[in-house]
Amino acid sequence: MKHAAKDAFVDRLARSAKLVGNHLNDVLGEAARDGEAQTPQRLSDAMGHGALNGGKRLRPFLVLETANLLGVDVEDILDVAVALECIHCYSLIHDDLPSMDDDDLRRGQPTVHIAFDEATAILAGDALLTLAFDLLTRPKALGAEQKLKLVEKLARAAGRGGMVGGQMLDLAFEKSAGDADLITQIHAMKTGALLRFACEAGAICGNASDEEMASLIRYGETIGIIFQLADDLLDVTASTGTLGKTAGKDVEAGKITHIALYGEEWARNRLRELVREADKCLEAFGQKADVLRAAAHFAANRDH
Ligand code: GRG
Repeated sequence: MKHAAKDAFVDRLARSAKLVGNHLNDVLGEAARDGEAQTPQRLSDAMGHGALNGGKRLRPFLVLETANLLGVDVEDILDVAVALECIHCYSLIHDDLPSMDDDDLRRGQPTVHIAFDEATAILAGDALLTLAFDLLTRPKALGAEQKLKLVEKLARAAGRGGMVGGQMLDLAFEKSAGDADLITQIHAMKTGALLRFACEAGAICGNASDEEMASLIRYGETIGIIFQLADDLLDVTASTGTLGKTAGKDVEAGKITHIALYGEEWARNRLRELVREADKCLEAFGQKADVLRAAAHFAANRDH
């Protein structure tokens, strides 16, 4: 990607991240809603620590840009984008726990269980997870059927046959002699499912046709593979300072990744190939989809 195009993309991602961050801040700070009591201050603080601490906000960006491609005003569906970020932040908080990845650094700051305590971190994750589904009921611009579809698809992407299931497989097969297919399956569930949902959610909000839906879901799946492969590459090539999380964790944990199996050179070539595949998924949308093309390039070449 040319420098100017890259700058324009980074600028657009930053503007979207600000919009998402502001809305997330409003939601986390809101007064009790009908049927609930006020959030305990410590829980609210821990949720804010885990969710308002930067992050690329790539998943909400994909929701908003996919919907925008189909003519939706992004302001109308901020709740949907923020719902997905809540799920992502919950997963990071729980992933960092001593019983899981046992990490003390996330987005350049102490993880939630370090800044608070383990029980509070578990509860903050739980509360973000449930808040996500509350948010999906809110957008006035969406019909009941669209909201129901979003709830169904998010539950499946995040749950037992999606991210949580992938985390289970990852823990179960850590250090075992995994083969490439198993790694691919774990990645598709653990990381890919939410990125796939991001694009599917945008397509649902935009009332996509069957063909548009299929192309956007395929694009989301490709972004998922790109994102995880780039993450594995960064784990062996980037520093803890740049990443804002501990580098070298996979090697240290003896985790089998595609990089461990095939090497860095293979990974770089595969990333180039995947970016072309993502491009292909967007063919029917023409130039309107340039920002999504740039997102695939960004996911493959990111430095954190
Ligand atoms: C605990 C239920 C549960 C699931 C955990 C997300 C996850 C599943 C594990 C995280 C392990 C990991 C590093 C996966 C690689 C991909 C990934 C999710 C990276 C972090 O996402 P980014 O780079 O983070 O989008 P930011 O901070 O930018 O939001």
